[in-house]
Amino acid sequence: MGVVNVTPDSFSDGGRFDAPAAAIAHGRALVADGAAIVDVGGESTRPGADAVPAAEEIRRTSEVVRELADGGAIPVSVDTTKASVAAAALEAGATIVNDVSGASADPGMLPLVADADAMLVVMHTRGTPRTMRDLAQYDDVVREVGDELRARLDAAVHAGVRPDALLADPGIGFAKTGAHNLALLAALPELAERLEVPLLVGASRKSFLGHILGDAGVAEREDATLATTVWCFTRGAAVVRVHDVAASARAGQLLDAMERATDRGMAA
Ligand code: PMM
Repeated sequence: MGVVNVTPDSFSDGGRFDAPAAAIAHGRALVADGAAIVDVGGESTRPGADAVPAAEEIRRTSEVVRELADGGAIPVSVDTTKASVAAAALEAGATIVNDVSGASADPGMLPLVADADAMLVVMHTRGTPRTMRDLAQYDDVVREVGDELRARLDAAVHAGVRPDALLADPGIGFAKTGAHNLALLAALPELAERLEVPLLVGASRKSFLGHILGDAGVAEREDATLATTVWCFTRGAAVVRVHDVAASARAGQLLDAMERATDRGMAA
């Protein structure tokens, strides 16, 4: 999943693609680089970010979604917590809603996704981007994130979302410390087994990578991001959400080849 942030203030690429034309060109480049999904977002989720009114978020995302979806040429997801923004994007051709609130922020989200028969990424977080830092407190982060994701997945199914239209995401960097992020990445196989839906992981360029590398800036976090891609793909994640798709797509191709060779070796 390639990231297309149409925002002036995202932490890693804010402002670079905030004009629709630039965002559309960037989305197309991500597809050429091997993205299987492009994720279009019009509101920054960085810690402390201000909320964006729905009308502005729709203005930022709808045209970009319409152009990239191009009648179904590529699956497009919309990164939003607002049902009205998701509705506009689905109408414009998106087929996936990526909700960083786990579809808990807007009571209209689950009925909308169910009615539209869309796919839904249920991400784990607590609070809002303004409050989440203070809520990064767990006794057992893997168990609690698993419990809270399970509850949101069950709510989605209860609202009529098809179980096979769901993906779960541990929400790296959302109401998590660096240690929590690492514990969740270490426990991906356990989460995948417990939740029984495909896992999506978004670790790309996040600050915990910079901290591990000794305060590396965003531009220096690409190698670490690639390491997380390989880690995630070999430990049960189905999708990684990344900014630099080319490197992750190449890593995925190599892992597929090695997996096939391993299968052949076991069959021999
Ligand atoms: N991270 C960001 C935004 N949206 N969606 C999902 N499903 N998972 C994530 O980890 C995630 C997300 C924040 O990162 P960005 O500012 O680079 O988009």
